[in-house]
Amino acid sequence: MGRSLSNSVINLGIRDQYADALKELGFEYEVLAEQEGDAALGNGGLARLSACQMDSLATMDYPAWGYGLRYQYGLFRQVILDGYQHEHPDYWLNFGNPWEIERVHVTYPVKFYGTVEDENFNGGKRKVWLPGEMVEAVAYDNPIPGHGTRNTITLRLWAAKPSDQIDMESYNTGDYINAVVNRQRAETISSVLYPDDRSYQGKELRLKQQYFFVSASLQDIIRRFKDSHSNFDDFPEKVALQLNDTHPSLAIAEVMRVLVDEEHLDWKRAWGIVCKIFSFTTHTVLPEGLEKVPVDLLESLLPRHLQIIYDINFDYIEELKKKIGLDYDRLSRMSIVEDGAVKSIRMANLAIVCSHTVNGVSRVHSELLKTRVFKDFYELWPHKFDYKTNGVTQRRWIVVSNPSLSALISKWLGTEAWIRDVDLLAGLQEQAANVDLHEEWRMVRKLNKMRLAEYIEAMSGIKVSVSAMFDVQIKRIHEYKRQLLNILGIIHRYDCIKNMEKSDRTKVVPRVCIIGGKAAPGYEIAKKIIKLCNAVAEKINNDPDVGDLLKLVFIPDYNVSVAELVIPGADLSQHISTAGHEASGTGNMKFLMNGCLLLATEDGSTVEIIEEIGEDNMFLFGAKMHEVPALRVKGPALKVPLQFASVVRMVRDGYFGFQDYFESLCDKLEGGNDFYLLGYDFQSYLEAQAAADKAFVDQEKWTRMSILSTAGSGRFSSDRTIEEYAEKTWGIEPCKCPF
Ligand code: TH1
Repeated sequence: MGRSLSNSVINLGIRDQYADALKELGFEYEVLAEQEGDAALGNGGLARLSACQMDSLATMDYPAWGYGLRYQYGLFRQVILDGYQHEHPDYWLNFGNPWEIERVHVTYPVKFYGTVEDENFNGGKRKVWLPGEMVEAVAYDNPIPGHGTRNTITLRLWAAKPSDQIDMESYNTGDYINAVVNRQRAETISSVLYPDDRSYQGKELRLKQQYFFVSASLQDIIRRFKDSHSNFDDFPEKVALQLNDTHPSLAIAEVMRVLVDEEHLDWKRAWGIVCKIFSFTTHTVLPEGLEKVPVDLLESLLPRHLQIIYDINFDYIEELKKKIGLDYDRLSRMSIVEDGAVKSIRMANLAIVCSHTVNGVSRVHSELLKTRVFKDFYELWPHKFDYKTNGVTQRRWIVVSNPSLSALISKWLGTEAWIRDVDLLAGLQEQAANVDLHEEWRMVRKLNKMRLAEYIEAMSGIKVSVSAMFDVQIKRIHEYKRQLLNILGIIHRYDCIKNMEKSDRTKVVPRVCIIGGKAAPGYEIAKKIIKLCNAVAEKINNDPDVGDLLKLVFIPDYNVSVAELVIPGADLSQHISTAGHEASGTGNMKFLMNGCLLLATEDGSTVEIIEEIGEDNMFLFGAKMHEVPALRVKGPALKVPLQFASVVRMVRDGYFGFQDYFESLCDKLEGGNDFYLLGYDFQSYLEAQAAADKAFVDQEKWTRMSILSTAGSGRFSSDRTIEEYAEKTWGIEPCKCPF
């Protein structure tokens, strides 16, 4: 979520009164707002997408709830020491959290482990789960106020507390110490966010978190429904559940369990309900990125759920045989259960089978789902699949983070209505050549760059010139996102400056390269990329031959509030994943809204950005999505440019020090190991960079492109995304607050 104060006062429309009142008390609003720490309860784009969507749901008056976990430790704080990433705990609740309301009476028991037994019931048998452990889920409500409406919705986060019923056995047998220790253990369930951005390790605690979240949320939803209904007939009419990736997909088995075991509906009727309430958003491109839960783990933690999943799978496979015949390869690919060395449950298959709609997060992502990742399912149920291109909220990403641009836009459009109706931004198009607008636009951009330059100096001691081009890449560190390509490009630029006649240096367009992002603690290669960035920065920034022509800054501890500062100050931003790897990407949209030009590959949502603003207004390069598989097959036979070999050699030969440490990084780029095609794309990357330099020199052209970027960003508002979900998937209408 990031910070709440600035967002809340703006959405409530009380920003100025609030600042005046603070002044009377002797405080500066801006200074105070900066004191707030981030709520960092997610890893990256996946969770931030939900945060943007909550803002849109509230603003557009939709009746919606968000659910999540109230981790005591959010995503680790990244500390850079000698250029290496260290992870420090983010104990964000240290000084209390004024934005949450503890609902002491909204608590639910959540059960784990134990056995399943048969019980006589109505002349037949039924299953009874006898759990072995119980914890209590306590609700903490985080209000999400909409903009320009009285509607405020709730993000309900669950914290785990020991249950009073826990381990009575130990108390009774006098094992007092163990009983207390066990009580404490309950709290660990919601204690820490897993920092791995899409790698599944089959850890028990992670599965426990997932079920804890799912069970508490469903009890809450069902309790609310039952308050005004005496049976489940209207449940699908009143409830729509959106699975945000597979992480909550245990909810499917849980709804079946509650309806069948606790509410005593027959299986068929329960199944009919399940099939109408769930829809599934998948954010993944790679089949190996799909979550699989080892059967052994599930059996011990949630024995009844495993049975239910087996039963769902049995019925489904029987149906499938009728449709596709005895094609065993295909049947086994499509099964929810994977037989293999480690028998496991394919959570995506479970989600697809049980959801009425499956959507990707950009158009090309959806194409990949249909033609590769979930091809078998698409052929069976083409009607289930669609896409909803991600979006971001202009409230946080323009109004809150870039107040001067926001004021400028309102002035030139003659209205503030774009804050709720973002398509109005397109009105800037007709002014894109207006010299007066150009002047004001440049002034705003310069102020934002000054703010960023001050931050950089305060944080790293590096002085940067605001007349240089600020070139930014901020996102999680991943090989596929290719921060390494960026760094190698910077080394090449450095090498060119070093080897050039002194007199030619005046022709170089000065650059400040800014990179930021966290690496998963166990992701060695990503950590080496951070170290390389810092080692290269050390060399370049201290080289008197280079001076202001090139600076490299690694911004530590990238998070939402750092993004709010950096994005408005960026001239150019990089979204350079190997084509076919980024499901959508949402950073590109935030930069676009702020009038930053994009240097990008044709991947994820960038493809749709190109359609909106035109390829002339951005710098594109690289292999296309459909070319990538064939290029990979060629492997070692692929020609790579000499410049590429030579920059890799510089790293290998220890030009930036730490020769041994960087060896494995270099190995990944040479000898047919260059899976992400850095070598293949290097030449066109450098050409795109040169085109950006050329455009930057022509400030009039650059400013026009910048205005057109903001003007074309309307489609990438989460308001549009949410409207699509509301209309096409959930079938809901705005529900205006009556008072
Ligand atoms: C991201 C995708 O990588 C990104 O392209 C997309 O814009 C974003 O989701 C929102 O749709 C993902 N993050 C994760 C994190 C985990 C597992 C899968 C994904 S996909 C833990």
